[in-house]
Amino acid sequence: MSDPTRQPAGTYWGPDFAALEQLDPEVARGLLTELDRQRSKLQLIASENFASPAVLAAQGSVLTNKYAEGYPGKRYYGGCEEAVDPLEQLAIDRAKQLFGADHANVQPHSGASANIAAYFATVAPGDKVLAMSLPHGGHLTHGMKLNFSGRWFDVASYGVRQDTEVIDMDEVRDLAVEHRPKLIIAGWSAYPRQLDFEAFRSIADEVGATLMCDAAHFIGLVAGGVHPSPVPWCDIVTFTTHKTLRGPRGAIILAKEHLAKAIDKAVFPGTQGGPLEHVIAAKAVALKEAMDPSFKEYSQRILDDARALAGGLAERGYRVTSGGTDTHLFLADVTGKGLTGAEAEARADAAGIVLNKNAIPFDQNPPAIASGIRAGTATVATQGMGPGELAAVAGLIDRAFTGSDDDRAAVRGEIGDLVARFPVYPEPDA
Ligand code: DSN
Repeated sequence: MSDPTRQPAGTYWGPDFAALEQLDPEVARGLLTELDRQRSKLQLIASENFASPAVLAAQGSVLTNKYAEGYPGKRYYGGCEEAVDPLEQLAIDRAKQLFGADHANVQPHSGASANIAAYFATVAPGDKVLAMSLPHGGHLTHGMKLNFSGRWFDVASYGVRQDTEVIDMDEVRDLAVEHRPKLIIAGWSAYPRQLDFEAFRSIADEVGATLMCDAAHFIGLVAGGVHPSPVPWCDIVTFTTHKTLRGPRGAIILAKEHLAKAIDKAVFPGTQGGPLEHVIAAKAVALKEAMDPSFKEYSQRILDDARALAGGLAERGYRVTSGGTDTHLFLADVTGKGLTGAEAEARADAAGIVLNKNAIPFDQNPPAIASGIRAGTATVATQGMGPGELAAVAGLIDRAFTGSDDDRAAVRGEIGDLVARFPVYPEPDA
């Protein structure tokens, strides 16, 4: 077998797919299968996106070989000065500049890791926390009872009102006054409306709590200027870098100056070891992309697309929770069509449309069945689809949900035509 580190002279020492195919055809086949799946179906999972070739190149680089526990200028390994330190500092500086933050830590491996570090920096086991309940749109790490957050902290949950399906800030205040949490978390994974960060700040101040925002889903919209920023109002803002921000899988924590040291210590050595410097370089690339004026147009297209898709489903008799969306995602109740969320997800997939079943507020079905679906448009907006296409997609989704197997086969063909007009990762000669 040839030397696996060899590439032809003059080429970049990065991903070499031919080498992978030669060494491990099984894995190579799996990657091609996934590439084909991403290209050939319509991707509407609200937490996903298509990272650019530049992001993929940074992530697939030789930086994966380097250990770098510590922070730029203060590492526990030699060999960091030439490249790793300047690249991590670049990511930090770009994150601070893009979001107007005092401090940025770019090392968290994931959104859950970022949230673990935020808890580690601000509360101790047994402390009271107030966060959004999972069945109403919160995240696992916001106090779900099987998650570390629910096991280790005394979590009180706020939700949405049954009549409006919108968070009631008076209820949040009442709960904060009753429970006196040390930490309040504003943020969600499945909620279609913008949060009132100023009101959260005022409640946190009233009860003496630290205010954290989990902005994982909507941070790209903040970068693009089409969603209010939590940064001026919150002590800590955590977010993943691979959703609307369209970077590599991973996360970043922003913090006010008074929590900067605590956050850094909480990430390393508190809850993580060696940072993934190849991913951090890719985060730097994504942040640069998000600074480009084109990202504003992209973010606006995400919103326009989400409204067109949600509106198109509403016109066809689906109840869109809270009556619409101000973000990249929405939830639609499918029970009015005689379906569960699980059935709707499976029917959509059979028609080449990938979305997920999701609990809707006050759901009568268990989470694995659910009464709704969640769909988001960060992916299709990356492909360049606009509201016209998404209005038509609403009709295809309805046919997939309510039609016969033959209808779903026909929709599969129409989806094929649509994604061919807006190719993702196109063939070089396409
Ligand atoms: N599980 C992710 C989502 O799909 O929303 C959030 O981490």
